[in-house]
Amino acid sequence: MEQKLTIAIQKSGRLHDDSMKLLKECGIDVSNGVNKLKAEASNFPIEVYFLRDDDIPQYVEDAVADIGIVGENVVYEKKKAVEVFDKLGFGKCRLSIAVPRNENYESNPNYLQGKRIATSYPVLVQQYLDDNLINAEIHEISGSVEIAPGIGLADAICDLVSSGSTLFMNGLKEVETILQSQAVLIKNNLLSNEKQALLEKLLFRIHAVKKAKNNKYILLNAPNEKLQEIISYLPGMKSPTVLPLAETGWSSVHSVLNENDFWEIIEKLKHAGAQGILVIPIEKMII
Ligand code: PRT
Ligand code: ZN
Repeated sequence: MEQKLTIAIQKSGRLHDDSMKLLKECGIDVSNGVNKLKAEASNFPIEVYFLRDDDIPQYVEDAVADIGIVGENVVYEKKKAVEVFDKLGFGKCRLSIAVPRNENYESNPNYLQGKRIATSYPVLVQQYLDDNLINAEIHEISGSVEIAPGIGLADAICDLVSSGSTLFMNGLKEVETILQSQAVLIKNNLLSNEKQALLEKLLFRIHAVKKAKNNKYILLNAPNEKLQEIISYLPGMKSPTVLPLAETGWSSVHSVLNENDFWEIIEKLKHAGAQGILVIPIEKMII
């Protein structure tokens, strides 16, 4: 029987849509599983399990699922024996300590000495306190952590933050970040060779998708006398493509630019006389 790779993703919640989108961009067709426990892909030997994010590390440790997509915050809190092997670039947030806005914190974690901290991340918070030689009382609560100081349950909280508006609306300020987190791929430690080979195939696709997201295709028109200078700014995959335009003395230049130095290079190109610059998203990039 043909082996299938099994992947656990969040059933519903903040990581569900991006996880499904990633599979789709990898050319894997899975019917959406909001009301299902599992679904099979029609065109890749993979089966998707839809689970609560908190349970995913355990399922992967136990090899019920071979791999999983989950936030680093969950992986490190659960301390399961799984391997984190790829960062996926979505679900970004930070696990931070926050205190009431009017407190005088003075950028010193010693403020927390002897205080009560409410959190859903007792393991990570305890680790942070130990690293900073702080004795504090951890109150583990499973949701609405941000209301704990307001109702007198805690002096501080430690929770996930993305825009910061939840803290703001609850009269709190962020004072320490203890973990930067994003969605990652985790895998079971003992995959069979056959499953490992399927995983390599999936990873090849994931990397092509991720690379494409960080790069843009660029087309521009350049006066021939400026070609050398313009080309010197453009890396390209090997080197830029140069084609003559119908109008003599002009060429069309095609290349690929990385998102990081994108604007800086565009400025140089314009300055060097490039015209009609078009920038186009890339769907997949295979090098
Ligand atoms: O049902 P299930 O257990 O699967 O889901 P869940 O409710 O436990 O998790 P969910 O869907 O809320 O989050 C899944 C994952 O998304 C988390 O484990 C993080 O890795 C990631 N993530 C990214 C976030 C946030 N950003 C985030 N902002 N998870 C939670 N939040 C919450 C935070 O707890 C706080 O309540 O959003 C609020 C803060 O947001 P801002 O924008 O106001 O700062
Ligand atoms: Zn959860």
